[in-house]
Amino acid sequence: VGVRCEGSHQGENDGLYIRRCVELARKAIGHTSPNPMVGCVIVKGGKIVGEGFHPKAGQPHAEVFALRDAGDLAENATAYVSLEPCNHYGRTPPCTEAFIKAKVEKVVVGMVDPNPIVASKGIDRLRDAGIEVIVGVEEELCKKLIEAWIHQMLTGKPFLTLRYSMSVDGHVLNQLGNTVLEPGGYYSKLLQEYDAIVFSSTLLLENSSFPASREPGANQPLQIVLAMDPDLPVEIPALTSKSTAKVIIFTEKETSLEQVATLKGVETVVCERINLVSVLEYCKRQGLCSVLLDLRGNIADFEQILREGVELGLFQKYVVEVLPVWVGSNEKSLNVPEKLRVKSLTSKVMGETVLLEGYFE
Ligand code: AOF
Ligand code: ZN
Repeated sequence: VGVRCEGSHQGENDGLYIRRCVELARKAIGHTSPNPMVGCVIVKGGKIVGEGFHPKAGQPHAEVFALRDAGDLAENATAYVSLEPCNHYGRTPPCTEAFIKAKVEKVVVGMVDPNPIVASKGIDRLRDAGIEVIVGVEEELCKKLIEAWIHQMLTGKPFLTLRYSMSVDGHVLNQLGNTVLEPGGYYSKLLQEYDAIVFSSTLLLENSSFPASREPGANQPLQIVLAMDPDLPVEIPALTSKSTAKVIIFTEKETSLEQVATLKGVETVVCERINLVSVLEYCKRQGLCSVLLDLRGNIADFEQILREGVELGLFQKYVVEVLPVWVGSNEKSLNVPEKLRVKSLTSKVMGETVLLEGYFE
């Protein structure tokens, strides 16, 4: 079980079809939590005869949609799935049984499902039923697709990403680059991806609406405001703007923001000291898999939160936009503790911006 790509049986287009599964899965980005994004294609005679993806928790799995799409053509066909088909009765019946019933000949799986109630049982069930199963095609890509979900499945904690912009001379900036702000641009992709966005209340003063919003009508990420500035004015346009997003304010004792929130019917969590552990615990209780800390507003406010976040190992990933600006002053920038190690650093040039992505140890 879980043997990587039994070579002799691997079709030359297996990678291509699994990549198509990943593309299909992404159509439901931001909608599947607490379930993972999954895509499936059915191939017969070198042609795709069925496609599907998991649209939302509670709805049928990717395999079911692909089988429906293929109809009778699924018989003796090869099915490709980005995640191991499930073999349990959850919100929906097992996908293994659907494959067996449809008389699929072979199943190619991107990655084993880390969910302990599935974890290779789906693969075993298919093999027991005489279906050939290949595991581990485009595995890294499939894992990256659902990295946040995997993390929360294995640790029970939401996946936390830190994002910020910086100048080429290394100062953390309170702005986004033009290229990342464009619709379909990098920042809007992040907003699609994460279940919750955390930012400082100081950002609300500069914006008439919340920074985190997807296209109107879409399922919005939870917007978590950290009341960093205890003396915010009572009239904050963003709090009265019409958004379908749920807002929650984390605040220390009786701040003016707490009063505003009560007035406007916005939920608040009062903590002794604003901290990420409480934020993550809240997100976990809400069944959220991924959280983005958007470092903007008054950045100095975050110093303690960041230090603590790193010390406690709360961050999994960082995304940094390096903007083509030179600050050149002696303004104090954030102190990065020496013991902090980051890995798998990748960079991508997007117009005038260089995007860095990586993971904390
Ligand atoms: C699949 N295909 O498209 C997805 C799977 O509550 P349920 O029935 O939706 O089951 C959720 C679990 O099933 C989830 O935690 C994960 O292990 C797996 N998700 N499996 O075969 C799919 N979304
Ligand atoms: Zn399933």
